[in-house]
Amino acid sequence: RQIVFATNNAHKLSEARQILQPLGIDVLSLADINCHTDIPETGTTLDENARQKAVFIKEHYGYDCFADDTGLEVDALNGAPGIYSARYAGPGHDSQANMHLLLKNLEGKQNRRARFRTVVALIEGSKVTMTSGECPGYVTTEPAGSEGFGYDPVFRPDGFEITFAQMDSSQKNAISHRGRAMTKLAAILACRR
Ligand code: ITT
Repeated sequence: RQIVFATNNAHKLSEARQILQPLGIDVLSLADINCHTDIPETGTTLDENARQKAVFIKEHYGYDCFADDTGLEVDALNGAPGIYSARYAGPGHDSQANMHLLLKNLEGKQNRRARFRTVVALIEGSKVTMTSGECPGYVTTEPAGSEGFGYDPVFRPDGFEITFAQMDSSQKNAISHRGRAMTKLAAILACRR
């Protein structure tokens, strides 16, 4: 079956495809449905934002779809950047700036405990189904690795001595927040056939 992934993030798309395509789920991008707009994201939780993005695409383009909202929650920063992960350093700043601001705000802090959390909203017809995935770990003191995207160079998942950016995408997918959420999504979609 085919399903649209309501994201403008090409890295998210390729991670999702790596899990879903081998299971026979064809993941279409927004470009594939000729959508080139920014999707509004004004919620106060990952749940709200994921739902809002999926509903927007369903309402404006008519496609069944799913959306992913992801945040990095850092204990010593009371859960920041959280839902603001994409715009932590302010509008117009890229993910390099976000990552460096995070390292700066954690300078000298002993507690570097953090977790990535992904919430996925699936919309089929008028029915919304939510699923999620988490990956606990630590924020490192300096970036390492060149794979992945976003905060990957400074996030070391529990049980590993390397960052997400030092893993290949299949290794990251096997343990990551998004990998876990997409695996659950695949199980839900498999039940529909
Ligand atoms: P869409 O809303 O279009 O899906 P986005 O990049 O704006 O794309 P989010 O609103 O979920 O996505 O923002 C989350 C930000 O957190 C994202 O921009 C990345 O910088 C970062 N991020 C998300 N997933 C990540 C991952 O697996 N590894 C590292 N950083 C990640």
